[in-house]
Formats: sequence, structure tokens, C-alpha cells
Amino acid sequence: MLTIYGVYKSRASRLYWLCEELGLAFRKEPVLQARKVPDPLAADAPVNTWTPSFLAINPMGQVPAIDDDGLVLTESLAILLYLAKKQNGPLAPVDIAEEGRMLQWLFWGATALEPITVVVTQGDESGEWKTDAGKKKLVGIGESLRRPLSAFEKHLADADYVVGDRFTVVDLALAEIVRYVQGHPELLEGYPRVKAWLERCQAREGFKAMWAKRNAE
Ligand SMILES: N[C@@H](CCC(=O)N[C@@H](CS)C(=O)NCC(=O)O)C(=O)O
Repeated sequence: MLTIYGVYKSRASRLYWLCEELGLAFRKEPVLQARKVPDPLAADAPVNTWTPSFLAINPMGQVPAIDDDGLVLTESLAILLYLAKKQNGPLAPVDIAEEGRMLQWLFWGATALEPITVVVTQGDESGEWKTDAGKKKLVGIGESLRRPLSAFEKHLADADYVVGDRFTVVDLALAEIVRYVQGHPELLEGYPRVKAWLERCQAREGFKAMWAKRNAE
């Protein structure tokens, strides 16, 4: 049995989306981010990333994590590739060369893109980027995104999807990473192919099913 630790409103969303795509059955352990819990270590606190029983699963105190019939894994992008390969359908690499390209883009997402886009989800002091300082910070985020998004835009000039001319686990992972800036359309201005690709990914039934459950959470 596959157990997924983490709520939909966290990086666990990418795993829930993959489960929808693959039709995978799973058990959800709704571990909250500690920052969302007023007193995360209180005896009556909901299970969160600081709860000792969860730290035994992931000593980093981060979601998502999985337990797949006793195999415990952390790091969302590694988990995505593991689950896709285990299922071995069109979302998985067909050969070692394609797997190399997928790893390249997954590592790129984790190192060149996500550290910038995730800042947008964390908000400024007002929580809504409406202060002068917040607006200035958003401009800075746009500048930091120029290099990775220009490179991505160029890559999408010859392809509708990132690897192998079809929707794969890499599109799913990167779409979730780019989604973080979607609420600020100015950050995607000048990258029409990236925008069209994101819409293509989010038009999938799997994304829509995950999104409906996320909104209901
Ligand atoms: N590189 C990790 C990052 C995981 C991560 O930062 N998760 C956040 C939630 S999206 C978290 O659990 N934060 C801990 C907290 O807020 O207490 C991954 O991709 O799985």
C-alpha cells in the first residue's frame, strides 16, 4: 500500500496529481506544515512536520514523504520519478537516454527554478505582496526568473512538452513549480510558450481532479 504524507496544499500536491494520472490507489496522511499550526508541539496539535512520529519518517521535517510497502522516500521530485518508473507507462522514461534528460530537467527544476518561484507562495509581510517592499520584491523575483524562464521558453520552441514529445512526469513536476507564480501574471509576461505549456498541463483531467480535491481540503 502506498501512503502519502502531506496535505494537498503543499508539495504533496504533485504526488496526488501523479496518482490521478496513473490511477494509483493511496492512503493520505494529512501532515500539515508546522508553520500553519499555532503551537506545533502541543499535545493536541494536529499531526504536522514537527510531530515526533512524522520526524521519524522524515528527519528533515518536510512533506511530502511516502511509505510504499515499507520503502520510505522523501524529496518530491525523486518520489515522482520513482512512482512513474514503477508504473512504467507513458509518463516514465522509455530508455536510459530519456531518463538522463528527465533527471536533467528535474534537477534544473529543483535548483534553478523552485528556489525562486516558491518565494512567491511565502508572501511578503502583508501576505499579499501589496506593500511597496512586497512589490519591489516581486520585481526582483521577475529578474531572477529571467535566466531560467528564458532558457525554458527556448527549449519549448521545438516541443509541446519537455521530454519525448509527450506529457511526462517531468512536465507534471515543472508545472507544479511554475504554478507558484501563476497568481502574478506579470511574472510570466514575455514567456508565451511557457504559459501555453502550463495551460496544456493544467488542462489534463488528472490536474483538474487533484485541484478540485485541493480546493476542497
Ligand atoms: N525539497 C523538498 C522540499 C519539501 C518542502 O519544503 N516542503 C514544505 C511544504 S511544501 C515543508 O514541509 N515545510 C516544512 C514546514 O513548513 O514546517 C521536496 O521537494 O520534497
